[in-house]
Amino acid sequence: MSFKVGIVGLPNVGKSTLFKALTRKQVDIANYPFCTIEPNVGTVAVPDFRLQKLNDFYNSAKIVPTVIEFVDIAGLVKGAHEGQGLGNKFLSHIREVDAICQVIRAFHDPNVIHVDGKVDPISDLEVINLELVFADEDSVKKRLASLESELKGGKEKALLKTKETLLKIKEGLEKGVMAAALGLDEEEKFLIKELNLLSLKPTLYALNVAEEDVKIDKKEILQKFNLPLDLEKVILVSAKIESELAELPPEEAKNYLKELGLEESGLDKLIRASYHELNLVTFFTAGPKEAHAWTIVRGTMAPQAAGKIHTDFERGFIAAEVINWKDLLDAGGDVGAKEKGLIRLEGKEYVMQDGDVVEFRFNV
Ligand SMILES: Nc1nc2c(ncn2[C@@H]2O[C@H](COP(=O)(O)OP(=O)(O)O)[C@@H](O)[C@H]2O)c(=O)[nH]1
Ligand SMILES: [Mg+2]
Repeated sequence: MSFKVGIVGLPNVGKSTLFKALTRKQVDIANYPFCTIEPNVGTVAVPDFRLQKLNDFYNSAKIVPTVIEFVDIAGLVKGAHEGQGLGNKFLSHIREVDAICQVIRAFHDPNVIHVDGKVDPISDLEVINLELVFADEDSVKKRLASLESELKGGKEKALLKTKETLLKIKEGLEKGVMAAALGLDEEEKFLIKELNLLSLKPTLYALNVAEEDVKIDKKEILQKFNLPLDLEKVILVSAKIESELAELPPEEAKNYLKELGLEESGLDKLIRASYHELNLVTFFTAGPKEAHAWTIVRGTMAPQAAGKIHTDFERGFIAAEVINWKDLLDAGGDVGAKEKGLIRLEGKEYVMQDGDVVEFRFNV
C-alpha cells in the first residue's frame, strides 16, 4: 500500500501545473505493484540521499526508492459542500487521501483569472478550509443520527464515548474550527476514524508564490500575506519554476536551481514534507543486487516492517540484524561493521528507526 496526498485548492491556483511537474518525476510503476494507475495520480520517488549513498557504496544493480502518490483533485469553489461546481464529488475524492496538500495562490498574473477576482491568499485559505469544515459537519451529523438508533439497542460504553466525541467535534466545526485543531486524543480519533474527516487530515500548505519570491524567508511571506499558518507546514513553491525545471534534464535542472540560488526544488521539499507529515519513516535493505528504501509508519515494529518486504518474513520472523545507515558506511560496510560489533540483533519488540539498514532472519 502506498500513501496518497491530495492536491486541493481553488481553481486556477496552480494545482495541475504542480501536478504535471510532479509526474515528470514518476517512478517506474512496475516496481510498485500496489500503486494506482490513473491519469490524475502520480507516483513519485521520495528524494533520499541516504539511499543514494548506500547504492553508491554497494554499486547496487538496482535502486528502489520509496514513493508517495499525488492526486490532482479538481478545484473546489465556495459552496462545494452544497454541490457547487461538482463540489460533493471532489470532496469525496479528498476523503480517500491520507493527507492534503492545499495549494494557495500568491502570485499575481493578470493573464490568469482568479475565481474571486483578486489574489488574496488568506481568503482562499478560509474558503477552502470552510468547505472542508462544512463537509465534515454533514458527516458528523449523519453519524450522530445513525448512532441514535444504535444507542437504542443498549448503551454500549464505546458508543456513548463516540457520541460524546462527535458532539465535541460538531461544536468545534460549527464555530468554523478544523477538527485537527480540536486536540482530539488517540482514542477519540480512533472512534471517529471511519468518518474520514477532511479537516482532520494531515495538511501541508503549498504557497504558490511569484518567481522572485521563492528565495524570500517563509516567515516574511506569511507575514506579508497575513497567513496564520504553522511555519513547518508551509512550503514555498513557484509552480512556474517547477514546471520549467521538470522539462530539463537532471544536470541542467541542477544548474538552473543554482542560478536561482536554491538548494532544492520546491517539489522535492514538498515531497519530503508530505512524507514527514504522514508520519512515515524509511528503512533500507542494501547489497550488490539492490538498494531498496521501504516505507513504514513511525513506531512500526520489526516483524511488521519485515512483512512489508514479504508476508513470509513477518510470519517466520526470528530476528533483525540492524545498523544505522551512516554507521554502516562509516565502518566500511558489513564486514567492518561486524568486526566492530556495530550490528545489533533485535527481536520482535524492536521499534524500527528511521535510517535503519536491516537484514531479517526468518523461518520459512
Ligand atoms: N504566472 C504564473 N502562472 C501560473 C503559475 N502556476 C500556474 N499558473 C497558470 O495559472 C493557470 C492555471 O493553472 P492550473 O495549474 O491549471 O491551475 P489549477 O486550476 O489549480 O489546476 C495556468 O494558465 C497556469 O499556467 C505560477 O506560478 N505563475
Ligand atoms: Mg487543475
